[in-house]
Parts: sequence; structure tokens; C-alpha cells
Amino acid sequence: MPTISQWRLRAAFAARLSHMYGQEVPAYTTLVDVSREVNEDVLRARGADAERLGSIGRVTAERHGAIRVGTPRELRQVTRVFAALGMHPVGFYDLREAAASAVPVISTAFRPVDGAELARNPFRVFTSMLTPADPRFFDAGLRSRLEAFLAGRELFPPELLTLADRAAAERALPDAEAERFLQLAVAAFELSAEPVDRAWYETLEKVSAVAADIGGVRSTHINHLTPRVLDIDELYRRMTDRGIQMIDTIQGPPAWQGPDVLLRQTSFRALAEPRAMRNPDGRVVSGTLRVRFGEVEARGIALTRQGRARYDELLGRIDEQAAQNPMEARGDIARAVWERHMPGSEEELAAGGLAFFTYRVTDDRPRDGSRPPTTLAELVRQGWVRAEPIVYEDFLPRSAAGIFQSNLSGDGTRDDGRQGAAYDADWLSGAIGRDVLDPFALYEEQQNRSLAQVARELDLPAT
Ligand code: OOG
Ligand code: NI
Repeated sequence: MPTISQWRLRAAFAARLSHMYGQEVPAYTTLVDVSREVNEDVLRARGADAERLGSIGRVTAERHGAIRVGTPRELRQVTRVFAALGMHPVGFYDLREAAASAVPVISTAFRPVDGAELARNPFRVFTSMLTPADPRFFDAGLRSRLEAFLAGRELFPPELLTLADRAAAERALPDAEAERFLQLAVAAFELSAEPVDRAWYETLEKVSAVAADIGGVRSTHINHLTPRVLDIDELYRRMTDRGIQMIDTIQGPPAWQGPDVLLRQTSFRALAEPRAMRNPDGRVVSGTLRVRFGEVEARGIALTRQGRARYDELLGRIDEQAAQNPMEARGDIARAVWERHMPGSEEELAAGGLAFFTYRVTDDRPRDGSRPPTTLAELVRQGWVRAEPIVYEDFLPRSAAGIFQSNLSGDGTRDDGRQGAAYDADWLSGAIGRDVLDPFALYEEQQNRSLAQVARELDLPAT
């Protein structure tokens, strides 16, 4: 019986979601087109160097999606859907704490974790869950109404979940089941035509537009689908030239002389989309909601815990200097801070233990019988071993909070006089019944595996 393997299911799901979303949000298609143009231009200008952080094939097909669910039960179900596609929960993000905005969600990202799987198709989905139990956002009355509303809806039909469990267990599905699974999975993330209860939606909107988007309707939908671009500054310029209004900034590290690290993202503001609304008098009218937006990102090298601490420290410095010099462009401040405090080459990032690389023995290493040097830095310097950067596959909490702003019209409310509800990675693992993986540990394992291989090939003492 012909079957479809897990990674092909993932690739097909990503492609169909992209097609569906392009029909729902035409501006997304523009973003994809402009991204492709930029990538082709960068490839032409920089040659092989442009592919240092992933082949052009991977980068062009690469997307991340964002979805939002309401309860631990819904999150468990979506975990099963993604497990079918070989996507596992990685990282814990607490968006409730972001200083500039009050977003009552916690999040993780579902993605492939194995290097070969990522290379085949790196599709990932940033997945957020509403936190009705957090009294800073929801008082007891609203919390119980919200929980009752969420308990009464079904986002994922039982047939989808049964097929998902089978795909996860067998790491494949027979053709006919695969087709059915894909149809149901894509449909689960389509925008529903069901009328929105206007009064209920507006009640939640007072707390947060994100709370209304999640808990104000009886279904979920893909919020955005993000292509990857090789030059995000150029993309930003070209979108602006086309008259598309982008958010003020590119989130994440600044444009600077040194290597791309972590993740840089930007977006255009959510567009008004027609949605059927039910008024308090029962009449259904057509209204609009601004919920879905277009995001684009550039990915760089994964930083170690130490490198990440440096990144966070520099963010703090930039904030401070920007507050002191309100007339100066933040991007200029950021670039100056980075050029002073962040090593400007891959070699220095590696030597400082700030970024992750895989290492491999080169084909053109010395073959004159001489013994290799024993330190990694010397092995690389003398040409025995080559270092390849590991791409950052995850997200950044502060950038995510900034991206959430793309569809917030009001500021929302958060009562800081109250103690927040405690959620952390352990809570999340318990809630979904699966370990939420630590991204740093995944990169480190990948690096260590490559080092062990080098040691074996060169017959070096294990370190
Ligand atoms: C998720 C926002 C975060 C990212 O790329 O950082 C995000 C959402 O709007 O649901 O997608
Ligand atoms: Ni995103």
C-alpha cells in the first residue's frame, strides 16, 4: 500500500496551509513574492556565501505559522496534530511579562528537532495558549465565563486526532488516510464563517485583542505564516516602496557588520478582514476584524546560553541609551552598541563560546603524517577542521511580544497589583503530557555530536 512519510506530510501540510492562507490574505502572497525576489537577488550577489545558513531550496520553502488556542485540552490536541507531522514542542515563552504590552498567553514552538528532518522541511508553528487563570487580566467572573465558553467548543474533530495518532505512531499514513488527514488539518486552521458574538468579543477585547481573537470565537485559525528572507532590511525597503505599511522596526538584533545571529523579524499591520457578526439583538451583520498580519524573518546563528545572555544585556543597554537620546534613531544606537560589544566574526563567536557550530574534518587536511593540534581553535586555524554555523530554529520572547502588537489596536489591561498565575516549562510539559524541549540543549547536542565525530576521525583524546 503506498504511504506518505512523515516529512512529506509535514511538507504537504505547510504547502497547503500556505495556499489556503494566500487565498484568505492576499497580502501574504505579496510578501512571499517579494521575499523570493530578495532571496534571488542575494543569491546572485553573494553566491555560495548566501547559502551558509541553509540551502536556497530550504530557505525559499521555509515558513513558520502562528496559532492560538484557549485551554490545556486544546493544546494537548494540537500537540497530537503536530506530532503526526514530526513537530515537537520546543521552548517556553511567557508573553504575559513583556513590558511594553500585556498579552495574556504563554507559548511554545512545534518544530522538527533532528538535523536531517530540519533539512528536509523545517516547518514550525509558534503556538500560544490563553491564560484565563491569570488574575492580572481576568477577574473571577470573566474567567469562569471564558472557561465555560472554551469548554463548549471543539477545534479539532475526533477523526483528525485519530489519524494524527496513527501518523505519529507509524511515522507515515497510507495515501487515502494522508489525504483525509491533510484536509482535516488544514480545515482546522481556516477562518470560520460562523458569526462572531459581538458583545462577547468586545468584552474580551477590553482585556486584550488577543484574548478576543482566541476566546471570542468558536474556532481557531492561522494567525500568520512567515516566509524567510536573506536580507530583511532590503525586504523592509521594498515592501515600504510598494506602499505597504510595516511596523516601525525590525525586531531582534540590529543591522550590523558582523554575522547574522538569532532572528530578525518584522511585519505589516493586521488588515481589516470581513467577518460576520451577531449583534445583541440577534441580527447578523457584516463587520470587520483586524487580527491577521504578515510577518517576515531572517535567521542567523544560534547563540549559546552565554551568547544569549550577551544579547539580552545589549538589549538592556540599547533601551537605556535610547531613553537617554530620544532624538537618535534606535537602529543607529543598536548598531553602535553591537559593534562595540559583540564579536564581529564567526571565529570570535566560536572562540568566545557565544554561538553554536558543527565541526567536521576537512578533505584537504594535512596528509603528511603530522599529528593534528589538540585544541579546537588550532584545528580550525590550521585547516584540519571546518566550522559550520548552526541556524537558530526558535523564537525570541521580546520580539514575539512586539509581533503580537501588530494586531493590537488598544493597549489592553493588566492589573499589576495582583500576583500572576504561575506557568513555566514544567507546567506546560505536564499540561500537554510531553516534555517541552530546551532549545539550548538541542543545539548543544548537535554541536557535541559533531565534535565527537571529529575526535574519532582524527583519533584525538575525547574531551
Ligand atoms: C504569535 C506572535 C509571535 C513570532 O514570530 O515571534 C510570533 C502570534 O501572534 O500569535 O509569531
Ligand atoms: Ni511569527
